[in-house]
Amino acid sequence: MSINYSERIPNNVDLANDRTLQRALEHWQPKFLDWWKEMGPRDSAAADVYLRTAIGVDAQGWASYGAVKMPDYRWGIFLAEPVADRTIGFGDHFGEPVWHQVPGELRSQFRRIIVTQGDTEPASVEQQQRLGLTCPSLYDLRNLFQVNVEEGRHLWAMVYLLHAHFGRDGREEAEELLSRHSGDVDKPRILGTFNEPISDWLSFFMFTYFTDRDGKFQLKSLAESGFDPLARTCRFMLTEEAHHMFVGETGIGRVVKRTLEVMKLLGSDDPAAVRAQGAVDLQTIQRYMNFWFTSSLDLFGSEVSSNAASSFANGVKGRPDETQYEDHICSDASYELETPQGRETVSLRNAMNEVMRGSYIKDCELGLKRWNMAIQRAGHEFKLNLPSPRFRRSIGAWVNVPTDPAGNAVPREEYDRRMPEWIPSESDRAFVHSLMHRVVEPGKMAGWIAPPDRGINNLPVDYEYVRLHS
Ligand code: BYC
Repeated sequence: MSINYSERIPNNVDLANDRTLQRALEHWQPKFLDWWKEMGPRDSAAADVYLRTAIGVDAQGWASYGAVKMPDYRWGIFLAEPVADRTIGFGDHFGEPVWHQVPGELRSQFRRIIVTQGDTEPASVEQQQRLGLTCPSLYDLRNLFQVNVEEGRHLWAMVYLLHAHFGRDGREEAEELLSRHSGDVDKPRILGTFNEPISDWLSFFMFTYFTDRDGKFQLKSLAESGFDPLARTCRFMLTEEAHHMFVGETGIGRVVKRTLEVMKLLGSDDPAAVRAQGAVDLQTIQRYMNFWFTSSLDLFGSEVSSNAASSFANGVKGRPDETQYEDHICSDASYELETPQGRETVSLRNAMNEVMRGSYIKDCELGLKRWNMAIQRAGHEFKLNLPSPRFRRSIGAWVNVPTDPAGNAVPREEYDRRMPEWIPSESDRAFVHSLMHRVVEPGKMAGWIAPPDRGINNLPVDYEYVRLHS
């Protein structure tokens, strides 16, 4: 099923044959473009950016690269190919044929989840709005813009579902997705992390490593959904998401690499000396990690959740890679979890958020292993660690339980006093900000980050990935 680019809204859902839906989406399109102009990447409209655009939804369909001005990017509606005779893979409807329309009784449950997913996409573009002004290289600037246009497309993905399957309510929700804004006091984004400012590139790399990885897990669980259009949309979104996590993983890796180079030059691991040479000390990297990891853990919801149980039971949202499990019904199974009151056994369905959080944590650890290997190879004892999931939680059982990053209970006074040792302090942020200067000469890198191992799509690292003045 190829993508039709001859229409105003590129799509592979045969939009031309549903005039009402087409008109409704064409009505929303200029509002999206106005939002992009106002809330999208700053001072970027005239730049030619070497972007990847989807031309098909299969593995080969991806590779269309070329210089595009971002406001001309062809945002559209792309669903992965349907799987013939697909059946629901979990919950009370296990084995029944998937739904092509939303079952009436599940309408509000699906709407809530689609709106929450949709809300994160424009939120992240808003959070990253000003980063282009301090990019460490043209290579990084291009990657930022690629991430931004794809988050814009992910918004389109959810807006299509809202318009196509939720009638007037859906159209209203689609408008609301453009009217809430990240960090807005009166109309903030729905989930906590998406209201945190991302005002420096270290935060951007942490966000794309930790928060986009939540995206991966949430999209994988929605790709299992019994509502087939949602499942197919999320399957295609996952192919785009992979690049965002690549940006995070290689970004943090390159910051660590540069820090190690500076430590070698200095013959010292003294954080103050590293900073004086314009690199980020490993301790500060750890504090940024503590901040974004703990915030992202909250995105999985409470450990014990009746919402999660009901989503699973009803076929709304499964577990990522559901086929890896033997029991897809989980009505009699139980799960043991740690709460501040001790170990508790709960119904597995109620613990689905915790099951997902556990898989997510394991996935996060892979990058740390690689970075720690680089640190060890350079002859240093320092080790980056993921903090305990009990630490600094704002959602779930561990809210208001003061612990240190290792998860040990500490008195409230100590918790408050020592927080600036554990997450970035004002002065850490001021230091990191002081490094953020725009570098836009092809091939040049800011001094706090190592160059990437290779360029995009087999091009050299010093390719002019963004032509700013054309
Ligand atoms: N902040 O039973 P609970 C991505 C709310 S990232 C604020 O504990 P539930 C991306 C919750 O909404 C992936 N509120 O949890 C990444 C509920 O409120 P209501 C985004 C929160 O419902 C980077 C109440 O607390 N996708 O794609 O089982 C760049 C009780 O909820 C938070 C999704 O999240 C929080 N952190 O699960 C761009 C998938 N956590 O309804 C994009 C869709 C919970 O009582 N969302 N609450 O008012 C969901 O599946 C679920 O809504 C959640 C929460 C997993 C988020």
